[in-house]
Amino acid sequence: MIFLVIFQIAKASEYVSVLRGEKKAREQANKINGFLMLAFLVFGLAGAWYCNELLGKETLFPQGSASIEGEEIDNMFMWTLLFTGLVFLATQIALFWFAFRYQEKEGRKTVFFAHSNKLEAIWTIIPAIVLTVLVVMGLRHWFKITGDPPKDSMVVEITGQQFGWTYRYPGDDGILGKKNYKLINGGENNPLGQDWQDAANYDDVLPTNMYLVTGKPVKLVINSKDVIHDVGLPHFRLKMDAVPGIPTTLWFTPKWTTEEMRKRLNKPEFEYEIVCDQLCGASHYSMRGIIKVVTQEEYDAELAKLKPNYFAAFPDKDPSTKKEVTPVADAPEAAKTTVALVENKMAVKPTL
Ligand SMILES: [Cu+2]
Repeated sequence: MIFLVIFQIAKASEYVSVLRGEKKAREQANKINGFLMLAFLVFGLAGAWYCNELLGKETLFPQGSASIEGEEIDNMFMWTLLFTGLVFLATQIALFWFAFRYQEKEGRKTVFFAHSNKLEAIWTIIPAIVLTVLVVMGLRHWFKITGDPPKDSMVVEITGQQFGWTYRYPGDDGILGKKNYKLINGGENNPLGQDWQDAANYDDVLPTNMYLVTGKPVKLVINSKDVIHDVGLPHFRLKMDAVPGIPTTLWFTPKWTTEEMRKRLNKPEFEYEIVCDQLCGASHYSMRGIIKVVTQEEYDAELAKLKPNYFAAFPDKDPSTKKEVTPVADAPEAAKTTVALVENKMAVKPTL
């Protein structure tokens, strides 16, 4: 309909110009177009401002970064917005103002201006300097958050798969046990392929939600079991791809507990989210993880409730379900035997 209307108006004005004489019609059209250019400038800029006023508060930006490292990201975002905003304003105003101001007029002649080395140098060197500053700021921050975390940091492993996240904590020894993708077996309670030959695996726990401690740096070790996912942490202003076969890392320091954030935002339901930031398949949208940021005491209490995944894989080794407690030193041998039994269920015979 709109196309038809425009088409008809164009046709009608064509006939009008034939009737009135072409020169006069063009002069009038120029005038109208000149004012329309000015109107477009004013309404366009006002619209951009209005959108920002209306929707800016709906973004996560006004909440502030929930991680110390994310403040730097917000900072860089503002600098980028400042530079690009200035260029946007200057170019838009120049574009539409010139179209209005220098419209065709009787007796006005255009200046022939083909080249200026000075101008070329200015608009090459200034953007080059500004972009270099922005890129160097970004690179420095990138090397920081993907580099070594502070000494007092904790480590959490996060593994993506279609469609969900699995978290692993290293337990008291602070070491994440070895894994092998060939050992992945959800049915036998080994969703990550933990190698039961490695004693560092015996105390590793796999909680449903990620628990972090406020003020304590955390290093995420990020994996994927199938396609490329991405650990997106919008409240903390960070994200990192989860690539199969190539562990990636990222560290940050949460600033406020979930409880504090709920009070700050006046949203009793608030949770810190992990979103998958790579389109990874049909149920990509459902890859939502929850991070509970708590105090150290709450964290200790919460982790104490969890049983190592080793006991889920070998319930008979669980001291709480067994009267006879297996000595820890025997555990590696015991694990081996159980694996062998599971694998050769049919072959086991009382040969001795
Ligand atoms: Cu995903």
